[in-house]
Amino acid sequence: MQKIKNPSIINFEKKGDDRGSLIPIEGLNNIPFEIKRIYYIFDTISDIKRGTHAHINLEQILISVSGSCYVDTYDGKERKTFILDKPFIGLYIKDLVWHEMYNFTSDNVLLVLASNIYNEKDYIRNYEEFLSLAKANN
Ligand code: T46
Repeated sequence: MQKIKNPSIINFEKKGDDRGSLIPIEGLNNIPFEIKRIYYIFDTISDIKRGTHAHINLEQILISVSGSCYVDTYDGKERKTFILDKPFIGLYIKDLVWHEMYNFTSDNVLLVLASNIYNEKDYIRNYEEFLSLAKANN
């Protein structure tokens, strides 16, 4: 598939019929990586922030399969706000993008598809460190 901007929204094709809707997601088919890990975030408190970090080498897609949340991103040059409020859109986030999730509705289930298994060493949690790495990358 063609190169996707980091970060950006992917629209998934809905397989709808008179019984309801279904969205298939296949690694290297309608997303740009093989899925090595899936996790989901739920029971979130509306006025807290999650995330507040960047990754060194990880591709992820965030999908609100229920409810909604907001995601602020910063790649060292451009700040963006995404509203994830539909199960057929996914937010693609790759390396060196600071991201923060907030405004969770009580019914939000945020599904995340990731290109690698969990590795705490892949996290950049210090904002100053992120800024210098992002600056060197841009
Ligand atoms: C990200 C955003 C979108 C694991 O043990 N395995 C896992 O695969 C993950 C993702 C987390 N954990 C543990 C680590 C912490 O003890 O679960 C706890 C909560 O994780 P964290 O505070 O990192 O959660 P968020 O919501 O701040 O961030 C998560 C992902 O960690 C992160 O990679 O990009 O969602």
